[in-house]
Order: sequence, then C-alpha cells, then structure tokens
Amino acid sequence: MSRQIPIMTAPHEQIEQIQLEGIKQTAVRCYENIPFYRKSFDDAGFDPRSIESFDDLARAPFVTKQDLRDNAPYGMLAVPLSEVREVHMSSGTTGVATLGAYTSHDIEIWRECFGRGLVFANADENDVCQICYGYGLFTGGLGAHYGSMWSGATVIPISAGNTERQVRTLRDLGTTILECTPSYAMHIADTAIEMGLDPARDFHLRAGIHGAEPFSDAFRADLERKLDYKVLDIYGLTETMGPGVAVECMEQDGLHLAEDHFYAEIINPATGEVLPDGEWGELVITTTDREASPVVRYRTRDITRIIPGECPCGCTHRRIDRLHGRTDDMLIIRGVNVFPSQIEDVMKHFDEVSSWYQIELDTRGSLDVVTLKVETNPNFPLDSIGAVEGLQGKIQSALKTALSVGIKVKLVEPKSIPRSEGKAKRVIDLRKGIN
Ligand code: DLL
Repeated sequence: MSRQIPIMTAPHEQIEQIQLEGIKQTAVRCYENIPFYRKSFDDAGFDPRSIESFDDLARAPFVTKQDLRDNAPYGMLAVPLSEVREVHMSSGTTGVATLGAYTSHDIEIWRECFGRGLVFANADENDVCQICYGYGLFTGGLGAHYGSMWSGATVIPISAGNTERQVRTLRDLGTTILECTPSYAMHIADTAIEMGLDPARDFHLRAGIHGAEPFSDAFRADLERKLDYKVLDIYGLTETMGPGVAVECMEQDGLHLAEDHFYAEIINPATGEVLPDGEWGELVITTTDREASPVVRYRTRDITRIIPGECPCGCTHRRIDRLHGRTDDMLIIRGVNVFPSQIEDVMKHFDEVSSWYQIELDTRGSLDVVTLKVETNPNFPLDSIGAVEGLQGKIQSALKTALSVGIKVKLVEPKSIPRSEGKAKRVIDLRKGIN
C-alpha cells in the first residue's frame, strides 16, 4: 500500500489554522532576519506582528523575482549559511537565475510534498521510478528523487538526455512511473516508437508525473495514448521550493496545493487586488514553514485560478487549475493577449499535424508578424502544394475564429523542430535579436 499523509484529508479549518500560524511566523522571521523584508515592510507601514487573519496578509507588500535577483545569491537567506544543506537554481529562462536554499527541515518538507504526487499515483515499493528531469541545479531531478525515495519505490536516477538509453531503460528495468517534463516524455515516446517498440506491449508504465512547463489537454491525451499510462501534472518553482507546490490527483481536474506548507492567493496582475475563488489571475505564494528561503507574497507570474468546491478524491487541499502560462509568456498580438497554450488548443482539432510547434515573432516594417511553425504527421503529403496551402489556410482561419488574431501558419517536416530534454522552447522572439 502507498504511504499516506493524514494532513492531506484533514478538515480544511485545521489546514487554515496551520496556515495562519505559519504565515505569521514566516512574516516575523523574514522581518527579523532579512534586511530586504525589513525595509519593504517598513516602507509599506506593515507590521508582521499584526497578522491575525488572511485579510491582514493582503496588506503586506509583494516580493518579485527582481527583488530576489537584486539580493542574489545569499541576501534572502533567513538562516546562517552554515545551516543550509543544499542550494538549487531556477532555470533562468527569463533572465538571471535565482537561488533556492534548503535546510535539512526544508528538504524533509520537499520530499513529502513531491511525495504527494506519488501518493496520488498510488506508488509503493513495487514501483520503479525513472527520473529524467535534469539533476544539475534544476530542482526537477532531486525533487523527484527525494519524493520517489520517500514513497518507498525503486529509483532510477538517470537524469535527462541520451533518449535511446531512456527507452531501453524503460523497457529493461520495468519502469512503472516516468518523471520528466511533458515535452521530454513526448520525445521519449516518439523515440520508442521509431525504435520499433510498442509501449503498450514493451513497457510497464502506469503513471507519469510531468511538470515544469505548460501542456494542453490535447498534448496530455496524445502522451497517454502513445505511452499507455496516466499523466499527472505537477507544479512548483525554485523560488518557493521546486516541484511539489501543487500536484494533480487521479481525477485530473486541477492540482492540489500543499496548503499546509504554502498559502496561495490569486491577484489581478494589473492592480494587485486579491480575487475571489474561481477567477483567473496571478498566483501569489507565501511559505508557511520554509526555513532557509521563506517568501511572503511572492508574485509567481503564473496564471491560474482556485477551483471552487471539493475534489471527489478526498484530498481537502484546495486546487489550482492547470497553468495557462506565465504573464511574461503572454504574447500581445495586435493588442490581443494570446497564450501559446491557446494556440495549442486550436491545433488539436487537426489530425494532420503533431504536437510539436514553435511560435516565431518577427517584425516587418513597424508591424509584428507571428508565424506558427507546426510539424505535420509523417503521412501528410508535404510535397503537395495544394494540400499544404489548404491545411495552412484551414488552421489560420481556425486561429482567427478562436483568438481573433491573424497568425501565419507554416507547415514543417516531422522532427524539424528542436527537441528538448527539459523545458520546450515554444516561442522564438526574433524581434529583440536574442535567439
Ligand atoms: O520548473 C520546478 C519543477 C520541476 C516543477 C519539475 C515541476 C516539475 P523553475 O525552473 O524555477 O522550477 O520554473 C518555475 O516553471 O513559475 C512556471 O512558470 C513553470 N511551471 C512549473 N511547473 C509547471 C506546470 C520548476 N505544471 C516555472 N505547468 C513556474 C505549467 C509550470 N508551468
């Protein structure tokens, strides 16, 4: 039987008590130990000792990624460096990497938070977890490693890369749970099929714990069909811990926050106002018991909502919806806000194309031009101009109807878009000359 965590099914009032107590302590510890917070709270006239309710927390100023960067590497530590056991770095996809530090206690929490994903997957000592998130400073590898060890399963710490070896390992070592980014799982699936394997027959997979980047429902369905397993989404970020802040259960209807360790608010990103459950906005996180790198009201820039209501799975922790993307991934095309995942959702209606795509932003004169490059499936006649133009036109008009913007579509050959072993690069911005 898989390990259980009693707090996962505790009455919500009990969880709220833990949160309120934790928030208070965290805010006071930040104020007393981190000069940044002392100044920021003082400037805002916010006294951390005055917190008596969740509404009181909403008076505290936010902390941003830029604040963490400005105080890198060790300026945001709430404990002496001698108490820090491990450090990790964010992937740095949007600028300078930020540091996450852990005491032994923080690692214990992390182990159990990722472990909740394994609980949802009903993992036990009979499972074999293949961890192909990268280990090197990215939080994916070790987070998955700690959580899978905690569950009692056998762990294969293979890390990312060498995809044919991943496939052979899946087959030869009888992996039952695959842990990596969803785009890398897709690359592994496609490679297995190319190697002549039939995953349903040759693998023993039953679950995948995939996160670190957005992926659409259509992408998930494709992955589940190819690898004949069930995919659970996992969310997290270096600034608050790494993977395990929220994890999906078998209902596949939102990700349960680890609410005893993280307090979540959803805000209007433009005004900072706290939004009611059900409304989409930016996720803001306060840690309740993190020792080395606590945060008070960290603006994640990730867009989601709190799903109202209880989950039939029995876990009482509130759920966030699957992430559309982050505020800085959002494309503004001729004044219209578009997330790459919305483009992905339109493409799923076309059997002739695969899940691999890339969005290229460029300028012509003073106008922004957006081109969606999408790979066709191998049986599509790319050499027939009529077929190509016909399909491009159909996808373009479907995008126009769904998103009210003109996006040029360019069909490209199967396997021509670069595969990633970690997070997929969906947007190439040629406007700034950075790619
Ligand atoms: O990506 C931690 C992680 C590792 C999560 C493995 C899940 C699995 P960072 O490199 O700091 O940490 O990047 C954090 O990735 O703010 C989101 O924008 C994005 N992200 C993470 N999980 C998801 C997800 C890790 N499930 C940033 N869906 C976050 C969508 C995600 N986006």
